[in-house]
Parts: sequence; structure tokens; C-alpha cells
Amino acid sequence: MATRQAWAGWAAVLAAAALLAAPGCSSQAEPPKELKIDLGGAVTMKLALIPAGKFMMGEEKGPHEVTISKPFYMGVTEVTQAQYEAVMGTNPSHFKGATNPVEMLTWNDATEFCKKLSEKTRQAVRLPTEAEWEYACRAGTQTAFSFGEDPSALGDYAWYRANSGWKTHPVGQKKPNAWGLYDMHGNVWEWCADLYGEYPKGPVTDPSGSATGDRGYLVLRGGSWIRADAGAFRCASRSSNGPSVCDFSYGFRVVVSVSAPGL
Ligand SMILES: [Ca+2]
Repeated sequence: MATRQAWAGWAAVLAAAALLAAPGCSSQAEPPKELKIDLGGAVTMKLALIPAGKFMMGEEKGPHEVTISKPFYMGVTEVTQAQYEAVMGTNPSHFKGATNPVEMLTWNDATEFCKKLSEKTRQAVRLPTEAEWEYACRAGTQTAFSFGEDPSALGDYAWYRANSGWKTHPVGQKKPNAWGLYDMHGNVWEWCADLYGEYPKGPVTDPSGSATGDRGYLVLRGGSWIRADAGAFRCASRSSNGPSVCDFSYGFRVVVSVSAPGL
């Protein structure tokens, strides 16, 4: 019964969002700018519409043009502990707090969360590709950070060692980027779907990462509360670890395809 209620809630949100997004009698409704997923127990998850487009990925290490051919929805925050617990029934986090990001979870755990939420909502919920993550982090910029080149502004946008007090913080407290995404810089590193490896040499469309990978490591992005060096928080900065490794600085956020029923 709980599942049926969740689906009913999801459908209602989609319907409401579609109405808001398509005033008048336009024959081709724009996708809603925002999705809200009902996770049950009064816990919801908000996602923002990310437009299709092109950008240069990779900074000085293998810059290449990437085309993101379709819009998609991305969680406006890292997945919180309340959200994780609503779907998985557990909370592995070291720093407890309902609105703090879930951490101490592996890439396998994050993937399982997406699978369970997909079943619950009948939508393709998944981890972002590394390209989607960097594209969304940049929010139309080509600067080192989403807020420009000057790392002295990092504290306005990110929890990092200089301001974190050596712990995570509730999501969404710092300034968002231009596309309304919070904590893309800092708080917790974010698992991406892709195997970590060398970038392609030329332009690519909707890349999904290295085919072979490096030791089977998966991509982590964005820096975390424990890092002090501004370089770790650049839009293009990369990290990686194995799929079964957890850490109190590793979390994630999800994406959902725009081709959801009713849109
Ligand atoms: Ca983050």
C-alpha cells in the first residue's frame, strides 16, 4: 500500500509540474523545470532540469568537447540521510543528521539506492555520468569553479576544511550554482556512474566513461569537507576509488531521465 501511495504521489507531482510548465494551449509542452519525488514518510527529493548543451571537459588534462544531447534532471542536493533511509531502511553515515548528506556508502550502495528508487517510482533513476556531473557543476561556465576563477570565494559555495569544522553539514546551506544545484563543490565527494580512465581524444556525445577503467575504480567528483586544497574543488577535478570502498567523505546525488511518462 505504501508503494501505491508513493506512485500516486509521484504521478500527482508530475501532473502538477506539467500544468505549471505548459500554460495556454502550446502543442509541445516544455518539461517541468523541477521534479519532486515522494519517497514516503513525508520525505521528498527535489531535482532540477538541466538543459542539453556543449562544454569543454577536462581542463588542462585532455580537454575535449562534450555534447550532452538530452536534458535531464539532477538532484539539487546530495542525497540526505533521511532520503537514503526512506529508500534503503538503513543509514550508514558517520556524521548523523537527517538533512546531512549520507556518507560511508560505497559505489555499490549508491547504485543499489538508484535501483530501488527506480523500482519505487518506475523512473530511470541513476548516478550521473562523469560528463553530466561536470556539465551540471559548471552550469554554463568554463571557469575553474562555477563561481569564477577566484578560489577565495570557495567558502560561499562549499564546505571544505577551512570552514567545515571537520564534519559534513546539512545540504543546501551554501550558495547554489547558476542552475540551482547546491554543494557541487564540497561537503561530500559524489560518486558518478563511470569507470575512471583516460578521456577520449576528440569530441564526444553523451560519453559514459572509460571502457576499461583503471583498476576498476569509479569516478568521484567535487571535493569534500576534509580537503583543504582549492584545486580539489575545481569543476574538472577528478578522484576515484573502488566500488566497495566507503568513506565518511563520500556521498552521491542522482539523475532522472526527462523521458518520464507524462512529460
Ligand atoms: Ca558535494
